[in-house]
Amino acid sequence: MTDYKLYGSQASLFTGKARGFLRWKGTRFTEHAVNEQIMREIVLAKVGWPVIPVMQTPDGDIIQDTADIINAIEASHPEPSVHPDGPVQRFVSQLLHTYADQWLVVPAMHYRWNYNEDWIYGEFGRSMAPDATAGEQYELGKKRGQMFRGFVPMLGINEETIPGIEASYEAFLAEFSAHLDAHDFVFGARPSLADFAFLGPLYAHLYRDPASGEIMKRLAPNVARWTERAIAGEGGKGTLIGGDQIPQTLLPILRRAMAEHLPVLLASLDQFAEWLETAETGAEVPRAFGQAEFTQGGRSGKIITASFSLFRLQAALDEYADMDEAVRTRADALLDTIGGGALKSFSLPQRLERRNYKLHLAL
Ligand SMILES: N[C@@H](CCC(=O)N[C@@H](CS)C(=O)NCC(=O)O)C(=O)O
Repeated sequence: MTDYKLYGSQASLFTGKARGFLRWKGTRFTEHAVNEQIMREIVLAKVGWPVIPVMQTPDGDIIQDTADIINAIEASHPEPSVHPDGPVQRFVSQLLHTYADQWLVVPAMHYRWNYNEDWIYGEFGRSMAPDATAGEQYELGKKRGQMFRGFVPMLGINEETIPGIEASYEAFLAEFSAHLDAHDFVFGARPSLADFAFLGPLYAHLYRDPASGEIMKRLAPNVARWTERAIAGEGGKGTLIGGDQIPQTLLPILRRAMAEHLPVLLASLDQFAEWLETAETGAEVPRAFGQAEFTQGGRSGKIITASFSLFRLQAALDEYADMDEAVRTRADALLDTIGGGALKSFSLPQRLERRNYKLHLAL
């Protein structure tokens, strides 16, 4: 049997998330740095737009989106599961998935592009063309990196918001560090979905980019050590916290997620509903509907309202919808504690699904 193939990059946020997960699962896979040929012949030819990571199964199927990669491997190798046992834990796990993928990308992008810009151009080039000269690599990396650099203002990262983004990231590091004083991973002694979600922003950008890594190691050595464990796929078959308990040390992180991200998710929901008024059945959904006000670390700005954030949140809302009354009472008490009460009635006016590697209205 041939192995799975992971096409990605060491510098890529979402490739790190997939790599840590695959290593932890013990999946046999080989990783291939995306060069211009792979971009053309695999990514563009099969997925249709330039995005990584892309996984090829031993049967030749192509999977894009880290959640789909995780779900495909879970389906064929269910034990140990990446999902916690308890229904409230699974709900929280999906909430943290949304926060990590769609909100912690803001500090990840800020530190990369405002502290590591020259280095990352060279790094993109080294990954795409290992045999080119340093000058050629820099130019090639710059060409590819311009697109990502262009995302920075869309994420609301500017002179006014940067002090708030940094204050919030530093507070997050302190909160996660305090959690890691008590637990090796988010839900106990082995990693689960939320760990791999956090690994995305925390590994490639915030640990591996040199200037960002120096900051993480100085401010939160505990988090740096967790990053090393998670990317190495450590944690084996250790047990997760039982009894559907949510560790108290996760509450500050959940409060931060609700305070910063939930207002943007609510604005995205309103804009999605507005867009729906003229959308055709099964239409492709735009990547962003518009913009919304956000506040973090006491600074406010405007960020794009990403449709994909609603898609990630849909998985958490599905967990919530599946709860029986007793479980929902516990989930609601938690939502009240973390300032997430608005999620109780958060309802997408239409389901979203991925077809052809793009987000569409569900059919
Ligand atoms: N939701 C996707 C996100 C993948 C993603 O954003 N990958 C980045 C690199 S880390 C990318 O290629 N972005 C290109 C783009 O967003 O246009 C996943 O989980 O796989």
